[in-house]
Amino acid sequence: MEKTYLMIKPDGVQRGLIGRIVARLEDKGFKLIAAKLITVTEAQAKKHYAEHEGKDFFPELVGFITSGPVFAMVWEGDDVVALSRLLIGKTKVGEALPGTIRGDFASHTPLNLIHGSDSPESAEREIANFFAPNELAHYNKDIQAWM
Ligand code: RTP
Ligand code: MG
Repeated sequence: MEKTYLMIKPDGVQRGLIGRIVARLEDKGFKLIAAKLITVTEAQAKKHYAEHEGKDFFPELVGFITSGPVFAMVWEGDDVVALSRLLIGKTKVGEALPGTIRGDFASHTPLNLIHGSDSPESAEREIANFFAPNELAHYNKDIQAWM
């Protein structure tokens, strides 16, 4: 099953949006297999955003993501990388459509509430940057399977 790394950024945590964002992901049918509230270290941040190193907004990006706790998550599902990015919405607030997480809750571009991996390969690298393998849960969503 495909996995993705989703992270509610410091603005989402500070605005009290963890519950509502997680609810949207659950409603969609994705499966949560790991989650924790953590403060991202500078080394983790630089690794996470390595593709943006050298760009003028890189220092601001690293500063922002390390500025307060984030809610780090791993979700599983068919095509979850692409589908979760559809739910998240476009990077720039002016392009994020209503109905998406960013479209409904974000009003300033760098403060766009949530990160989502942009490919299954990025997801694998990003998950390894924030979670140990034994932190990923294995379970059946069908409770009847237990009986
Ligand atoms: P993310 O990686 O955080 O999920 O966001 P994304 O894929 O939608 O956007 P990406 O291009 O990867 O950019 C990462 C984050 O950098 C900030 N950004 N600022 N000032 C700018 O022009 C600019 N461009 C990007 C945003 O916070 C974006 O989420
Ligand atoms: Mg990105």
